[in-house]
Amino acid sequence: MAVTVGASRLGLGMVRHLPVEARPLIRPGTVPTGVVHLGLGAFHRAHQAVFTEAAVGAAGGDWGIVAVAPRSTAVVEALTAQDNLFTVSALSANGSATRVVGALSGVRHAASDPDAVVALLADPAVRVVTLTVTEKAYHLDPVTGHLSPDSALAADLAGGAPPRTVPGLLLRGLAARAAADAGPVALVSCDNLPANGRRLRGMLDQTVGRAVGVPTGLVDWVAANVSCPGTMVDRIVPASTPETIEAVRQALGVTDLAAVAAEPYAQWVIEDDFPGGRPGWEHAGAVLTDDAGPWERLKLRALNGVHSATAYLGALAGRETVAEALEIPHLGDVLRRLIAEDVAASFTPPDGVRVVDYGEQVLARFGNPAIRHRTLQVAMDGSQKLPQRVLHTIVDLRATGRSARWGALVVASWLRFALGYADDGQPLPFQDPLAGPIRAALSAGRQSPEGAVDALFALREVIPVEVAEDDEVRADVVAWLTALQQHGVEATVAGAR
Ligand code: CS2
Repeated sequence: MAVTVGASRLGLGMVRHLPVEARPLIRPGTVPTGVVHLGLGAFHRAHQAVFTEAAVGAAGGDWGIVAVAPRSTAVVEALTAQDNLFTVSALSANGSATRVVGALSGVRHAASDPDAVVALLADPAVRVVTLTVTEKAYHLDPVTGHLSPDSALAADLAGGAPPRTVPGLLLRGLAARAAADAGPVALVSCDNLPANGRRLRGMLDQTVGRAVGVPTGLVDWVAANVSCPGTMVDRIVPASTPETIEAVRQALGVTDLAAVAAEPYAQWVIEDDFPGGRPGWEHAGAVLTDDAGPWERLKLRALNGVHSATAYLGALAGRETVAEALEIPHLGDVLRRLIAEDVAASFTPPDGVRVVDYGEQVLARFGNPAIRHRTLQVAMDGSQKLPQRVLHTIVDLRATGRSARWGALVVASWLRFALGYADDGQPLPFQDPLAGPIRAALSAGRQSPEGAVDALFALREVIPVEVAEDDEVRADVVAWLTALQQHGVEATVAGAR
């Protein structure tokens, strides 16, 4: 990688030296805060921040975003040094377009300063709180939706110390907001969870209900003052790398240590339930609706489920990125059958959408050669992702008496991935909040494919009972796992009927 030396650091003073098309859509630093965002990762910067900046640019409003990093200090330091500015580069086969985004009015670090986050949540100027904290930060059992506290959340429920978890921050922030009579607020999950608004509401109600030392009226205050609109969020945004930063230096001649690269495509569907008002996101291309459910199922099943399939099969076959995985001969045919025969038959899509057409668009997006999305990144946290991406598809198909063979292939590929070795014998990292129990179950059952499937299906926190007790699904998963173990991904995919 050729490194450009001498590029100045991105910041307010730099902006006027940039080409007009690379400057923010609003005057950075001039829009008062109205939104708090939890989860300052690449996805937020390339998605909600971009939509909100465009909405304020088009429709005005005091909707600057204070973005909170739960743990990472690096991004907070980078953005603080850059006057909260960062770049987004949209990458495609036809080239790239890089521009500075001015949506952020501030950044905070929750782990070192939780009180600042609690105070923000109690600020009457803040009327919208958005979240991209990943599936596991909700501390919900993926199958049942019940709150499942670890020691950090148990401590937050007990109180007496500053909150360390997302439910704990929301709990203490809303308690402070109620005490300050700071008015209603919308909490907006932008994570890839099923019925993410209802999940967030469930997390909140269970957290408030189980907390020690909060006023008795808090449950009623939350019911009357907090909405949890559901959303569907979509943009492929790989983790940033040194190459992302170097590309910005080349394009704009500035150093941006918070740079993100993403595909050009972005979509946001939002249920319109904002008791304290909201940015004019419809002016930025977002769809405001009464029910995001059909959009969410479409995206979780036909995009994320197919993404997970590509990631597991690709990683097993030694492919580093999703786009490289798609070059495995016949994998595209298998993914098309997964979409057409299983996903499309499992639910009713939004009006006017054909699932197979949507799936073709998804496969074209996955194939974007300019996006280096690592298969191992998408493969992470499978226990938290598989229920809504694949297992619900299987449950719904089986409820109508259909087979779910392609869904079973995804389960088998995840299981084989969890066993820890690629087809060429290289070890595969297994990052998952349930890595311990999954690995323990699999090592007990690893003698045969049947044993491995039985061990996995006994894990009730991952596999819904309808799937675990379904002999046909079990037989399909065993058959795919046997083929994957005996012949590897390439031959299994080539021979798939
Ligand atoms: C991916 C998603 O990492 C993953 O699990 O499937 O982050 C995906 O890129 C986004 O949901 C696309 O909107």
